[in-house]
Amino acid sequence: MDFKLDKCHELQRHLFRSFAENEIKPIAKDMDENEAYDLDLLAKLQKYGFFGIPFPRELGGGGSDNLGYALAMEECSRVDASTGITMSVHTSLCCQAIYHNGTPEQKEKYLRPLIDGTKMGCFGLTEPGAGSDVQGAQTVATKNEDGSWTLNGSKIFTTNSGFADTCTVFAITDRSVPASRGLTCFIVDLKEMKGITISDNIERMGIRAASNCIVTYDNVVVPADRVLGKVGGGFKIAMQSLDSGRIGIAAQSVGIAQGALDEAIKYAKARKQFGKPLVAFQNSQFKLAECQTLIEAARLLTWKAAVAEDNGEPFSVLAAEAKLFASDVAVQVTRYAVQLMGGYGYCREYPVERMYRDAKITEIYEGTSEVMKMVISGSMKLK
Ligand code: COS
Repeated sequence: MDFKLDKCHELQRHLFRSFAENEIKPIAKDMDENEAYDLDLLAKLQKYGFFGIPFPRELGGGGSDNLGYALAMEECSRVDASTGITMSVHTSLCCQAIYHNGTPEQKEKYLRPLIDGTKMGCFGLTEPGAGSDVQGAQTVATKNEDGSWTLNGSKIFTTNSGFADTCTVFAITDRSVPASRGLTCFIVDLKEMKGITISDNIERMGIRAASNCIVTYDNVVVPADRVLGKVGGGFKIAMQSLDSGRIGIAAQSVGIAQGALDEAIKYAKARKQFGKPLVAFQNSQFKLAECQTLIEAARLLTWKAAVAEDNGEPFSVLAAEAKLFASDVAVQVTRYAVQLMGGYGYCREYPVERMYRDAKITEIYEGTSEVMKMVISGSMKLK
């Protein structure tokens, strides 16, 4: 057992950090204020391969693995959580689903442009009336005589949908069986297919730079060759994609927490009260020590889940444990960073204010903390 990164992953981490520091950090505050992702930054992320990290080079990917991807998620989210979720939804929820379930033709046609940085992906699962309860989905796809499908329904909180090209959309294709066997995944062209309406960005508390809209499908005709995996196999594709995605969100949480801790330490060294810097008070030292320990524990859980996925081992429960713990750490550490910095921490001028708002969503999206507990307790043979 070796808890250290090898040289190759250390190098990747270094490259991700310098990109994040030089290209993302300087504009993170403005993107949050504007509630819009900077499209020049998006183009740079595409150009430098941030959207294909864990996929094979033969398909246009970066040739790294899920551990390398977790490092990128941590380093980008350390300065801007909106970049983290943009990468996560594209990579885990859209690309991983096609990579693991697509035919060779689908991979060539739809996956290659997504991972070589030509196109952006998103994931249409959550609906206004079906969040944690995926089987409550109401979006339907009806088969036509020529084998194509007609898609009707509405998906909410579709990250990246404001600029994405390709979406993995889940719809009920058979109401006579439970949705776990009656849901099908389709590869949809958001910009090309007729009948798709994309709302304005939904106003949110945090990750405000990320694109997040309601996508409505009104009699959208989807060709037969756009079915991903088997007809009726959509629930499992959604669950597997989310299992993988949760490792990314755990890494994002670690990044947010680390970013807030770094900012808190910098401030506590410079800020004097009662005649000495804040770091000279034992109360600050002990709280900062607790934060560092929590972050390191969250990071190790995240790496453990990523390595299990890379080794082809079961990782669903590990991913849930990592996300449950790391998202709680992100909320705790950012809350403390604001508290340590007092009135300044509460001001928009300092990034911890944004980080505190951003942290909360990690306990909600890609599976709430309660859903993580369902997954973990379900594996414990308690009944
Ligand atoms: N991987 C593969 N298969 C899975 C799976 C997984 N991680 N989890 C469940 N399944 C399978 C089960 O084995 C079962 O298969 P069979 O019908 O062949 O027995 C089937 O799927 C149904 O499983 P289950 O009964 O556990 O499904 P539930 O409807 O009770 O849902 C939860 C379980 C709540 C865990 C699931 O719906 C979930 O993860 N919800 C959260 C969704 C989410 O994260 N949304 C955020 C989206 S971000 S936009």
